[in-house]
Amino acid sequence: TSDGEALVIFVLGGPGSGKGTQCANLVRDYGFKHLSAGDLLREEQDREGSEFGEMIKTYIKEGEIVPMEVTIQLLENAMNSTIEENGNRKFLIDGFPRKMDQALAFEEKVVPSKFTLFFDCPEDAMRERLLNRGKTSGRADDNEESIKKRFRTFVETSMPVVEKFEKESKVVRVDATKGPEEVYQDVRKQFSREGL
Ligand code: UP5
Ligand code: MG
Repeated sequence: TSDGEALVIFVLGGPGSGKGTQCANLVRDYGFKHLSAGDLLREEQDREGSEFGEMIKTYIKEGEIVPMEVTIQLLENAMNSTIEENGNRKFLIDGFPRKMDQALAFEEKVVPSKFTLFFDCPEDAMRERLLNRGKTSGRADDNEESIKKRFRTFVETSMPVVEKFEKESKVVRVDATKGPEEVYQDVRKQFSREGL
């Protein structure tokens, strides 16, 4: 595919750790294209005529990981159209890969990541942020019950992916407990260490 020479940074961290918030800062200052796997899945869920709409809806509500074929295809399509539209090949892939099979398939069939930016945040803080956002977000998974399931999936299914990348020395860890501005200062420091 034409995305073979893309620069890909995975952005991981628990639900509500601030991935989307920090990606917006990085887009503004570093010229990345931000692709949130969750946003792409929600768009596909709402797309008229999508054969996956109902399935995606159920997985998201239950905090489970949608089968990787669907998500990888959405990501590849989005990468290819970005490259075609404006030649930008620098991608922040947010909220992906969150299961081992996705990680292996993407790095083998699409492109290996440069590193994973990981936001470290305790559950109490994440829960508070999500419940707060839930007052206005309209997201079907910003409620106590779904949040609990999302946390469990994160620990059981997604953390092993982070640990695998850690063994490959491909994780850049940022403490995400402080305010958004302070967290972003740390992100910038880490990016500069990585030569970005
Ligand atoms: N906020 C942000 N930073 C803050 C800070 N430092 N201090 C205080 N408040 C802060 O932030 C969340 C909220 O906290 C916001 O209100 C923000 O203002 C505030 P946000 O930046 O949105 O956090 P983020 O980590 O992006 O949280 P999000 O809820 O998007 O994370 P999830 O990982 O749960 O959601 P995602 O959209 O990635 O996935 C949703 C679902 O899609 C998954 O559960 C899964 O079912 C499915 N999915 C797949 O199946 N496969 C995939 O590959 C990806 C997703
Ligand atoms: Mg997000």
